[in-house]
Amino acid sequence: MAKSVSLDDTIVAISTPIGESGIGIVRISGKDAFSIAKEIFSSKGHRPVSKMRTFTTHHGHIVNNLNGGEVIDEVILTVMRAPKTYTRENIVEINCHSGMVPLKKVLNLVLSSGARLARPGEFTKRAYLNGRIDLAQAEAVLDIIRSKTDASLKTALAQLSGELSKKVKALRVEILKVHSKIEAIIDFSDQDSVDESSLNGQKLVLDVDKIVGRLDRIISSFEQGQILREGLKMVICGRPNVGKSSLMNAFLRRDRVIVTPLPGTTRDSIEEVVNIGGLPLRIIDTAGWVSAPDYVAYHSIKRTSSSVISADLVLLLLDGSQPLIDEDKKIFQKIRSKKFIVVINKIDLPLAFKLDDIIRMTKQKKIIKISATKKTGLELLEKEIVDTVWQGGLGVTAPPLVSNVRHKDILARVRQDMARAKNGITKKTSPEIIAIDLKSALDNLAEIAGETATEDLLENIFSQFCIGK
Ligand SMILES: Nc1nc2c(ncn2[C@@H]2O[C@H](COP(=O)(O)OP(=O)(O)OP(=O)(O)O)[C@@H](O)[C@H]2O)c(=O)[nH]1
Ligand SMILES: [Mg+2]
Repeated sequence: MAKSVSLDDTIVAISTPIGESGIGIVRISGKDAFSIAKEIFSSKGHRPVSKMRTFTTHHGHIVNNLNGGEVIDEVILTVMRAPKTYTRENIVEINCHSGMVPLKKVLNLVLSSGARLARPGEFTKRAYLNGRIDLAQAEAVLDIIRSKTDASLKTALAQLSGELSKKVKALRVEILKVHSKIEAIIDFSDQDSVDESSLNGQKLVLDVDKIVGRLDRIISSFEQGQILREGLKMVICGRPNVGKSSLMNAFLRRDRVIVTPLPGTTRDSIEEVVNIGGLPLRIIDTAGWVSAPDYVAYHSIKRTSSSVISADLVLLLLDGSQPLIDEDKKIFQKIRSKKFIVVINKIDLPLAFKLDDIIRMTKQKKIIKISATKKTGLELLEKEIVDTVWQGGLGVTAPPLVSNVRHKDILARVRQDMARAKNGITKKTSPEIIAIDLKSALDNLAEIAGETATEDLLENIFSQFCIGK
């Protein structure tokens, strides 16, 4: 653990967003938190802050004794006594009236009373440095703040409660077992009488395989994590005028994109994020695909193509009121290698083709019928999208264990170490070399919890937090 950061200072920050709102919180943490609060807080009972019971709140005023006792704000003060606090240090939180002036004045007063302005994420960093949470849990705090949907919040909460850390610990125990067996062989081989067969290769390979299997499962959950964190990319695709922009607006429940009766209205790919069934979806409305494009359309279609290439899911939109034409088939050819859902729009009008034609073309039995303008069938479509994501070809089964690139990279390195160790065992390499690979796996694994984190890594992680967290 990085020990170079001084925990002697008492830190302070405004922990709520600045602006007009009901209350704003100034948070102080550190060994002088109580004595600083005592200097600036005046209440009816005049009880010193250091004598207040932990987790109690007190009404009073913030006063500037350096300036003749000027009253700065009427506040509620909360006292939290170490070690059972967010940072494991003494904490005082002052609930002020929000707004730039009172908050800044209280902050400045705390600063002139001996605290220092907290750096971004420094409260959470202290929780980590003081051993209350490990690094993976600290990173989960960041994910919770940033989570856009229920699903990503669930993943982050699981990580904060230590789900990932538990799995990592279990892996560590398994790797340690293999490591100690190899070490024993090394120790024995110092004695002349040991025969090489004491390296029970088969059993060790099985042990290592089990570990690699576990690693694979955790690593593969990363892609799902990515979907939850960054949003699944869903592209609405179809020929001009089928109602792509109308559907986009229906998803967004507002008139975001221009809709006209003229084909070729949308000329660019337009992206918005929506929450569908708890999933963050990046929906992309595209320019309609035409086979004989003009100059502008040529570029629009290039955009559409690249949107489709990077899509996780494509909605193939067809106009139910118009006969199927070659263009629809050409578009289908372009998206068929993707995970797609076939959607017929404008079902408020008479259907101009047979459903069987579509089934034959797309080899898809399930076809969703909607009217983007009349808002019918949209719930079914949303359900189909969610089902496709959770059970379908996208391989997402449950909220993932790993949703963070740093963790995934570390686990991938551990997997490489284990693969090398296995190779060593099967090829009967010298046990010393196998032990080095296993040691490297253990060291790498320790980085997830931050047991071996460098100051640079910590800086990198905590600088992403806001000040006051
Ligand atoms: N009757 C009916 N008309 C619809 C429906 N959805 C869209 N439209 C109409 O179809 C026309 C084209 O809709 P858009 O949403 O602009 O179609 P688009 O696919 O985005 O078209 P481009 O951007 O030109 O490719 C508009 O006049 C819409 O009002 C529907 O469900 N029923
Ligand atoms: Mg459009």
